[in-house]
Amino acid sequence: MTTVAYPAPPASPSAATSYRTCPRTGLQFEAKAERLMIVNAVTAVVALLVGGILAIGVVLTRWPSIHWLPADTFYMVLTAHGIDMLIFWIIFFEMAVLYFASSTLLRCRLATPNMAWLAFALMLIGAVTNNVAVFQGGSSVMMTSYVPMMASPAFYLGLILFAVGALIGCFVFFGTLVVARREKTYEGSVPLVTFGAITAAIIAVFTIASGAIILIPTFLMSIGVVKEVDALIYRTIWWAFGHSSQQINVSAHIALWYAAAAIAFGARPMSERVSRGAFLLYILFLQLASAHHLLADPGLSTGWKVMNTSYFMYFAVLASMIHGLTIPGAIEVAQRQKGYTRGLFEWLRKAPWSDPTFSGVFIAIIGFGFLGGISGVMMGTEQLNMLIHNTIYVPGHFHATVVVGTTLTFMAITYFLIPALFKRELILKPLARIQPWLFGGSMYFFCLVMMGAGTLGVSRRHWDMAFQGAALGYEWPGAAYLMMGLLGIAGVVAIAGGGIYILVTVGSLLFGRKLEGGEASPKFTPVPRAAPTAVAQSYGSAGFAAPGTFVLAMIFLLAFVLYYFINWKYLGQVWGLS
Ligand code: HEM
Ligand SMILES: [Cu+2]
Repeated sequence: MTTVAYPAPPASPSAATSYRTCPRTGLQFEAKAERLMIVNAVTAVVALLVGGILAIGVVLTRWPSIHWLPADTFYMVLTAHGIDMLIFWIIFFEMAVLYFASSTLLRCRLATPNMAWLAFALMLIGAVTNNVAVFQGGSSVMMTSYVPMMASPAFYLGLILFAVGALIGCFVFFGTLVVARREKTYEGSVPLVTFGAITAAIIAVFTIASGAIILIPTFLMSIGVVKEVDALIYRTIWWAFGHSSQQINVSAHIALWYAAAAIAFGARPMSERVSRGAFLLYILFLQLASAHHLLADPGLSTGWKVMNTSYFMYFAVLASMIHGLTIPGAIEVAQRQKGYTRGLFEWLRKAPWSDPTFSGVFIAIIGFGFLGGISGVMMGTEQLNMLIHNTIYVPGHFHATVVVGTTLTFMAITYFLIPALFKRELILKPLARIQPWLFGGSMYFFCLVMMGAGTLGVSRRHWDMAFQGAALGYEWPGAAYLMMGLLGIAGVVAIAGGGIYILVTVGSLLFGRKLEGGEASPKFTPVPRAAPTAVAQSYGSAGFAAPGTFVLAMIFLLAFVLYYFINWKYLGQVWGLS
């Protein structure tokens, strides 16, 4: 085995640290970065646990025959569920991903570990402050917190502190890239996974700036310093933050899909350039797509809405379709090179389906594309949006993107990180093996019935779809109640699936057999050439010979076109021309 001679890193006191090379994966963990990844990931899982417990209240209230919580508690619990899941679980985990994609994949020390601890502390204080504010009542404003509806000052302050922390974390990530470059810890270009993380971090800076621009005046309004924040300006800028933050998630989980393909199969991207170009499209166009949240807002011109949602949005959609094609394609190319060449799909049949890291990622890719992607394009189309605007279709769509896509991917990667980062053997392996199927499968169904109920007009965020006691009642078709009942069942199963994830991961950290950490060294070490993760840590392309993936793409296209036109037909029926 050949190793490359690297120059020694400069001996500065801040560089005093140690590196260990994981004997199972060949990844190198720098001691300070490792501790930061661990605290961020563990805090994320705590947020997921809280959000998951709250999901029980939300689901059992929207299940019409149970209708559990009283109205005020429901709105409080729904607010906390949205924020704990979408903001705290996902972003704490993303901080761990940023440190992993910089320090671990580039095999260098973290730029400023003390600043990273400050970032973590601010995020933690912010998350706790915000939760306390919500649970005190009086801040049940939903995660969108539209003005002039006001929450308590601590609600906004918590979010602002959290955002400042996350921003500092992004700068530690950028600094670490500089360190890696200066100390020449990698050869050639950064690996694609790191490139994806860079995309996420660039979008994060834009996102957090937008959040600050709108949340700081709103905070000042809540303490009486500012008199008024204009509702339309609030919504426009809030969505520059709210929509873009979803692009951080998409970039991060897609980077992890490439990582998983590289680690499980040694798969190189089909074309580094095409994949990098697709990440760039996110940076250039996704923010403009935030207009799709404002399609029913008066005050914005139709031209602006149409331009953004009917033209620019598609560049971003194109980017996701490129990734959706090239990741399975890269896996196919790698599998074919290993000899799985029979028919169109032997490469897929012979994939490691019982490995929860692979199955989780694959279920995430398919669900994100078919459920999240197709519904997203439908609802992002200006005219069709009117069919489902503010109905429960909307959470149906975004549970397919942020739960099936992002959350399931993060869960899948955790199974890989437990031996590599946490040095523990996974416990309850049979449960871990079924977890992505149970969680992913029930979530697919959950999203579908939400979309079904939404198409029939059932509102989102509504405590009582029956409108009991209202002067103007509404007769729902039986199917609407049926779908909302199925939503209850699917939701409970999904919560159980999430519970298994927490049981297995937390149980493994506490009771899993301790594994060897690997040799420590005061300097960084080069990538062991035979390491199973070598591909994830380097640059290079594999080529495009993937007929099976092409067929899958055609099936996707067909589903897409059919669903799109069905919705135009629905729209045509709204206005009868008799
Ligand atoms: C076990 C899994 C989960 C179940 C059963 C579940 C269920 C629900 C339900 C029923 C709603 C309410 C829809 C409405 O009345 O409008 C909701 C809202 C929401 N959920 Fe989940 N959820 C789960 C996991 C997640 C995860 C993992 C995330 C984010 C990563 C998430 C993010 C949200 C958000 C942002 C809202 C909207 C809150 C709002 O309208 O302000 N959920 N969820
Ligand atoms: Cu959006």
